[in-house]
Amino acid sequence: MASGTALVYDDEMTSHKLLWDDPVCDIEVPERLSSCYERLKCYNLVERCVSVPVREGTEEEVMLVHSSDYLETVKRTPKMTEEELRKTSAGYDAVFFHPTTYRCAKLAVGGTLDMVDAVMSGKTQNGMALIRPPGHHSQRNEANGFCIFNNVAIAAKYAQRKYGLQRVLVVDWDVHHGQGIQYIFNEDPSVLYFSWHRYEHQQYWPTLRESDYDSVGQGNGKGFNINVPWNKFDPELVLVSAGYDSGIGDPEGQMSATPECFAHLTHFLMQLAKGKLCVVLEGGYHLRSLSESVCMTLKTLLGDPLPRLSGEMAPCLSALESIHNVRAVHKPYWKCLMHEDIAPLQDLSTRAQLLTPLEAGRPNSEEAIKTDKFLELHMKNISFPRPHVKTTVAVDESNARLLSPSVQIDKEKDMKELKALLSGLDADLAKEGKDLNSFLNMLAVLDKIIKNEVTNGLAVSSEVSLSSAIALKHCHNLKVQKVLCVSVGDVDVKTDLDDGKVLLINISAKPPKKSDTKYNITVNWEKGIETNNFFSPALGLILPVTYSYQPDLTIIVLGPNRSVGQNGISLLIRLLQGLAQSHILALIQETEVTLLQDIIKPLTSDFTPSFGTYAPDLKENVQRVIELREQLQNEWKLLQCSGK
Ligand code: Q9C
Ligand code: ZN
Repeated sequence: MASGTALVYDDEMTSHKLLWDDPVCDIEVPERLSSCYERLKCYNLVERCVSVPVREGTEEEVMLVHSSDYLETVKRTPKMTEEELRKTSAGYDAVFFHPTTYRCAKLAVGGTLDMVDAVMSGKTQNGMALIRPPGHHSQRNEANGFCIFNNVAIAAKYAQRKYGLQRVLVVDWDVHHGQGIQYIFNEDPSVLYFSWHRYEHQQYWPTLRESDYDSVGQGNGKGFNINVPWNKFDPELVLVSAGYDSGIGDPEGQMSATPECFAHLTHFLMQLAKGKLCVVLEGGYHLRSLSESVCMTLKTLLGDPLPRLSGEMAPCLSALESIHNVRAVHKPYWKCLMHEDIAPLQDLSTRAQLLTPLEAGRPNSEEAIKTDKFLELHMKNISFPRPHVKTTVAVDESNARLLSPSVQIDKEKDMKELKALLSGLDADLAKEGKDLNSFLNMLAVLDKIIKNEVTNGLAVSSEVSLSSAIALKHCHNLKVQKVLCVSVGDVDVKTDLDDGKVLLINISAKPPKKSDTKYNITVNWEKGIETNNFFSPALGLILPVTYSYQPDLTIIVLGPNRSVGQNGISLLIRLLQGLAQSHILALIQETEVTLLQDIIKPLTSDFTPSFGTYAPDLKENVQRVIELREQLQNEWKLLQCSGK
């Protein structure tokens, strides 16, 4: 199994720089690269990666995407005088050439391709390329927006050629639209290009009509293609055009994404393509913000626990409108949208045509220093569980050594504690002479998680419902503020804790006994024919609700008569690791121990997810999820993103 993270970096790419005054280009500085690398070293992340040396991309590789005319133009620049360089640069929008630009641009291409090789050959699981100049704005015949060669587009073509891939996903989280990538693959259904970008109704650079939501691709690229239908897209490789210019303090993007946001974006994408994920640097112009965000990305690629997201978990109206429009316009091409009742909100024809482009604010040193200070404090407040000890397991004597560290039980003291907990729950089990060991084991695991000695843990229990109730009570006693308890199957967790301290979500084949409340939700889910069909409730319901809730600890309970299969369960476990700083206690009913490996693997992240293609759910299931979403939308605002 592939493991490890490739890191591409070379000082030489800092030689490309702006030689004259140009207020548009002066933010793309060599320090963008060096400061990232310095920060990575501070967090001891460099030594944890497999370092991949850069090489020059060949002319043939460059011409996978660019014309030979354009290549010839770039090739002439190293010999030019400054005057000629200025002239050549002025022929493009927001571009500068330096005598070393050609060399650096070739290194950026070659470094990116070497990372793709590391990931595709299985030498590493994933990778990150810290390179410049960036790539996503450059086009077949032109440089644009600080970009010379389109590193990511070349990587996609290269991976397809060399490894015979049919489907590559490119996710572009740079604040700008990577129009270069869009143009290159516009009619090509084998590369799915996903970009989110600042647009401002076409006032934000690159101020293109075709950056709007209604550009869905052309010809075969539109999706209804019999050879490679877009509505069954299961990528084999994910490339990220990773710009960090939506980061807090960025003078160009003027947005406010904190570094943790990038950890979560990375985490979501790691669930695709068997974990084959290549992250390639694009923009990002506030040095501290950029470097912290790059570190967050790399930490996540390395499998570290995720930091919590802060801020109000409610989308603004304008964001909802955009998401809605995108879903509406893509409904014809994607099966996962087919049951949704959506139509575009806005009539495009009535939109203003003549708008003046927004001027990006120029770096204001006062503001930039303020962000520096904010980030310094902010990063100190993000506490990370120690990554070297991750999972602990308490099963029974024979399984106790499955994973270290095993739990130590101080029988007498712990039994006292357990009895106190049980009496509060008026469960008089001791009298019936039941074996209380499994509860003791569970408490020992839970203690280790709460004390942050391990990130997560697992315990087997003869009665998971009662175990969960004990766990919740124990959390309350130890002042854990908010606990998320997601159970699958016949599990009935009784708790008298106040609303808000616990969020219970039960996924059950049986209809709920009582109606749902904000903090007690039943997802009535019947077992389907397909095993891959847990995507929509996981992504469209459970994730938005739990991200809105922001728990301090997550308990996952697996009871009897589950209607969710192995794949669904590991998807759930992996997605929920984005919450509660990845603190998870998994409880399994004794009868379900065959699931043990399927749970341990995602918990230890020694695991490459593989879900296959999306399969449409039973209509009744989908309908119930939609209803539940509508019902809970006012309580859990993030649900508004996945439906009206
Ligand atoms: N008023 C990348 O982030 N800004 N390129 C032009 C004109 C150009 C961004 C502003 C921004 C280029 C890779
Ligand atoms: Zn950008």
